[in-house]
Amino acid sequence: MNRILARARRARVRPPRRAARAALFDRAVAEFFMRLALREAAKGLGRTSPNPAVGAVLVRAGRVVARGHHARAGGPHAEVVAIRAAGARARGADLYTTLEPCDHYGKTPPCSIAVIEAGVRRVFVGSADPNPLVNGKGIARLRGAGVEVAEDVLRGECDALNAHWFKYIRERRPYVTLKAAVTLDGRIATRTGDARWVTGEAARRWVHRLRDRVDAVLVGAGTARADDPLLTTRLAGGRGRDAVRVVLDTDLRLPSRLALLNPRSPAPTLVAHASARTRRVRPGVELLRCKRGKGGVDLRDLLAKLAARGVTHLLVEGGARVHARFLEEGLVDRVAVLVAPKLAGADGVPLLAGRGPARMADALRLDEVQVERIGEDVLVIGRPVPAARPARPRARRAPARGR
Ligand code: AOF
Ligand code: ZN
Repeated sequence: MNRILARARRARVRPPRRAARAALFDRAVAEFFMRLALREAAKGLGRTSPNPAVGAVLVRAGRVVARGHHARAGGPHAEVVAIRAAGARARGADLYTTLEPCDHYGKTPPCSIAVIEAGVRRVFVGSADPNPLVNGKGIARLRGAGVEVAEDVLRGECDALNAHWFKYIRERRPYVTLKAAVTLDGRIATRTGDARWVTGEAARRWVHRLRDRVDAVLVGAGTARADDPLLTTRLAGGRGRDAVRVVLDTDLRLPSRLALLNPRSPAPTLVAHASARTRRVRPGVELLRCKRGKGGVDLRDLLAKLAARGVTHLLVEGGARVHARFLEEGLVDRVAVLVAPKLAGADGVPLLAGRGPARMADALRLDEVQVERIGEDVLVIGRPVPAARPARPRARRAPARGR
């Protein structure tokens, strides 16, 4: 508060009036505690699907009296975890929750009712819940019972934390992150297909942290053969959990010796194919038959099937053909490219297979770009800008030419 006033004085602007000052202060306090709730929520990432990652904090007289997060689908919701931990101290407290409290009997009873019964005085909400079972009803019930509710506190951050889940709830398909590691000249492997390793150790650790937070990791058959990857999550101290592994094998031709087909992981490997045939697979491996599309397994059909299995966030990890297919079909929500300070030469494997556009103006562009340095590598994250639709014929709008 004093800092705000001092800054205003320095800038020779009139300090805000008392009421406005109080509002600024309240907002700063609300955002401070919502940040703690966000930190709680993040603990659930990659563990709660098909549910969102949610965090909650209970505050009384400026002190945190309890925290909670949603740890797994079927388990208690974040608000209830915090309320239980607080016990009698929840009475008269403020609740900060990254997602609107639910109002339905699902796997657990409504949080809205638990909040009212606990005697919580005010509720600060981050994201609204687009789930048709909730969608404003939780907030309406709270207000109806005389609980004060403030909405949209750090809404942007809260929405971003669950971007994958919002996509899944609204479109019944997973959010897709395409991740690749390239050399400075854009190669994902050398001319012989060798890719161990493009980036340094810090960047590889970043990838394992990413795998830890997604529900499934996918590669194409080419990458499965060339790299024989495990696609497990290896974090220091044995932390981290394995995502479901998905491998595209349109005609079920992958050799059965591959590591992916002999998994030693609690998470299954799904072999996505479009073959009329079938094949015997090891325990822990499942065949997932999809429609056949242009260039192999129909990706939209695959995504719908993965969503039906509760996959809310899919990480696509190669290779060049798979990248190109996902991007061409407009199925990528976020691209994350790690760029290593190396040069592999023109005959290395490119990031994208196939022909590019003739004009640079037609190159696929990313927006909402973030850049970060990780060890000796550079991480660039962005959102593919959907291709502009061809301009409408101008004839109708153009003034009539002389007859
Ligand atoms: C969660 N965790 O902390 C909150 C959720 O099947 P249920 O009963 O677990 O309900 C899941 C729905 O509840 C979920 O889709 C979302 O709309 C709402 N809120 N869910 O899993 C939480 N607060
Ligand atoms: Zn709930």
